[in-house]
Amino acid sequence: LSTRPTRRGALIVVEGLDRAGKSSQCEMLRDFISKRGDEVKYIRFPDRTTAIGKLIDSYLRGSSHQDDHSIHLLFSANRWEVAKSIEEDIASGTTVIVDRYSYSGVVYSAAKANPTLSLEWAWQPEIGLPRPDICLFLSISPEEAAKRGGFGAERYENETMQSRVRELFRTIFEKQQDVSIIDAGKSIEEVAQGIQGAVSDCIARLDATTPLRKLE
Ligand code: 2DT
Ligand code: MG
Repeated sequence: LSTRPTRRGALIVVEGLDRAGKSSQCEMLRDFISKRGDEVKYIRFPDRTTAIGKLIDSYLRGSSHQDDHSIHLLFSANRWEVAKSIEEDIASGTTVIVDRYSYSGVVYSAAKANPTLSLEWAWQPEIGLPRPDICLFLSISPEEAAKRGGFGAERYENETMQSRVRELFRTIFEKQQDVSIIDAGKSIEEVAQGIQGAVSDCIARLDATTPLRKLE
């Protein structure tokens, strides 16, 4: 009997502005990984189902007010409350696809231009969370986003926020390693193929001895 250690799963994050097609692409990626024969889970942040997630949901819908710093820390806490289960899944060989992560966390908060809420401040509570093996940034122009339909009714779904968020994503992803920028203005199939290529390369590089790292 072979005692080959279980190959760990990969932690894959998908980021992007609203209407970049994140959720559809995450679903397609889940099916792709599952067809390769790997165990896979698809989760998203904010996870609106937990107690903290319900506070976030109410804030996003405009039903409640929160101080900018306070809501930022709740978004981060919403990741910390599942960090351990992500690590356990990865260790047992399950690949985890995450729709939005710490990058959305810092960018949306910093986009509020609150003088005491810088990108640097916003990053601190993310330090120590599981670090993605790859982050796919679905990049879409304002023109293409507009073609895909108007803004929704939630907080942040307006032109001012979206253009600041776009700029800040650019700023942080310039410095970040392991980021694949995907042109999400192409057809759904072309985008899916680009993602699958980047993810296959990433998974091929992982072996049982490559530990899951932490954000720093
Ligand atoms: P969805 O539309 O994807 O449900 O996101 N956001 C998200 C933050 O401000 N901080 C975070 O940490 C995360 C994960 C982005 C709802 C909005 O929440 C924003 C859009
Ligand atoms: Mg949204």
